[in-house]
Amino acid sequence: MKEIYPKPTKSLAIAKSDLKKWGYCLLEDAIPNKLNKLAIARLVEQAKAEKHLNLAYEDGSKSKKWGDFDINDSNAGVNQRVWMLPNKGKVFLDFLQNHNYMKCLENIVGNEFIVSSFSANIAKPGGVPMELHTDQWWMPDPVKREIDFLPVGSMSRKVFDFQINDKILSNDDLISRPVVSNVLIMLNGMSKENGGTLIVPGSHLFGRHPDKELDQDIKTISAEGPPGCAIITDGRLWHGTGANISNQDRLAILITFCGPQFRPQENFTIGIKKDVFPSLTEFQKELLGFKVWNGYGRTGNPTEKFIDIEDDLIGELKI
Ligand SMILES: O=C(O)CCC(=O)C(=O)O
Repeated sequence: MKEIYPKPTKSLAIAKSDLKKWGYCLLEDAIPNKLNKLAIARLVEQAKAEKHLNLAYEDGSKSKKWGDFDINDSNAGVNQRVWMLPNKGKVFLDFLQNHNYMKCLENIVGNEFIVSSFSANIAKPGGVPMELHTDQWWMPDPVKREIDFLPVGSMSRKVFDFQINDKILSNDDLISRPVVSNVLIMLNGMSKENGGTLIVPGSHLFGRHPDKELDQDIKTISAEGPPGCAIITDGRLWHGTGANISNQDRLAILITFCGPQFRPQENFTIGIKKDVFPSLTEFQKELLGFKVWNGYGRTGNPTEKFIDIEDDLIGELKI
């Protein structure tokens, strides 16, 4: 029987049910149309300037795939990433409001969450497909009592639990919960031709991460949708950028959210520029990690609610 995978929808109820069943949904009008248009203009301008000034970070080529952080050359790719968007225009901060996409997050990451990274991925003609991955490879898997587990600090992008100890794979009853949700907003629409994100529907329940050797023949679908449509994922979903075989750039914003107890990919608390910080709303400060969570993330007194980049910290004292 042919499976019916998620289609773009404006219904939050359908989106939430797709997210549960397939590990992703395609939510139309995830942000207001006007914001989408303004973001395209600002992103194109910023990306062009970063490239011109030799500041661009590029991946998605055969010689430089995502995750090849040991290759010094930032320009060895085809696709262009634009990082730390909160610093790169008010229009991007305006994504961090209670837009439609936010309403799907609570089912995955709960009532409180923070932004792990906020970037753009411009998939350009000629880019190669990104390797399939989950966005929570660092999440320790549940283990059976008698198993020698991989200590958490020994994990890396190349070594996770199941690879060193395949007994964990046979632990079918227990899988890790989602602790991340990625929101990929298709600024100018996504199709199979322009590198629509490759997805393995239902893989959020496989209970492991994809493996290059084991999963070479796995079937993927390409996410497709109109401008302003978002792919909202369960962090365990197997996915990656597709190859853009069209003649136009594919513009996508990626906002990755995680539980407040995890380390974000981008360190907004020291990375937010001093002139941007005063414009943040309380909600944006919370999302960017400035809110103290149960005493975690503080800079001093554990009862403080928010930290500030200008906090006057107690240093060495004597009386
Ligand atoms: O750009 C895409 O389609 C997906 C990107 C992605 O999976 C990632 O950056 O982790």
